[in-house]
Amino acid sequence: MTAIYPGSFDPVTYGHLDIIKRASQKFDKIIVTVLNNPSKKALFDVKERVELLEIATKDLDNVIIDSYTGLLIDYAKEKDISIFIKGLRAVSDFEYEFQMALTNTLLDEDIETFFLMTSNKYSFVSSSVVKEVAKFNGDISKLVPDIVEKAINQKMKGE
Ligand code: COD
Repeated sequence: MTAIYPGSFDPVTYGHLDIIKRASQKFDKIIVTVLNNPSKKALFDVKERVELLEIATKDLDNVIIDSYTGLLIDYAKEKDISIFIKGLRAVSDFEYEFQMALTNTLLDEDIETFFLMTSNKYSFVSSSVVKEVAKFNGDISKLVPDIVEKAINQKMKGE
């Protein structure tokens, strides 16, 4: 079975990678899809986010990276896939994800959302926290892979 793991991934963190690795051990194939939300200001453009994900997941043979602009269920229909993977960190995640899962199932009743609980050591990691720490020159090496750390530092320096 193939599942879609959607997200903003701006940028990919060790929290995302933990979910991707664990999901890839339970499903035949995982498509990690960068959802482009044109109204949300992102640090990395979609192409950059896809490239960082490709490098960070290069050792996982059954993981592929893609991107999409639009409704997730339309993407799922295009791919003929009915399973979404989501990660849960805290109660705040639950409320948001619960609403999205129910909306997606209302829009297409075949859709099922599978939730993976965060691993303890990544429960506080988010792309926003990473960007906030990097902005003030904090050490993000425990939160993101080297390649992402370099890319963020370059962005912050305006390169
Ligand atoms: N541990 C575990 N899980 C984590 C961690 C962590 N440390 N960090 C993030 N996650 C999970 C998040 O809970 C989420 O499930 C996923 O990883 C991606 O996270 P982000 O932050 O990169 O992405 P989001 O949450 O901004 O992505 C939201 C979507 C793009 C998936 C969502 O907005 C969406 O589906 N948009 C498409 C539009 C649509 O179809 N709308 C209708 C549905 S209501």
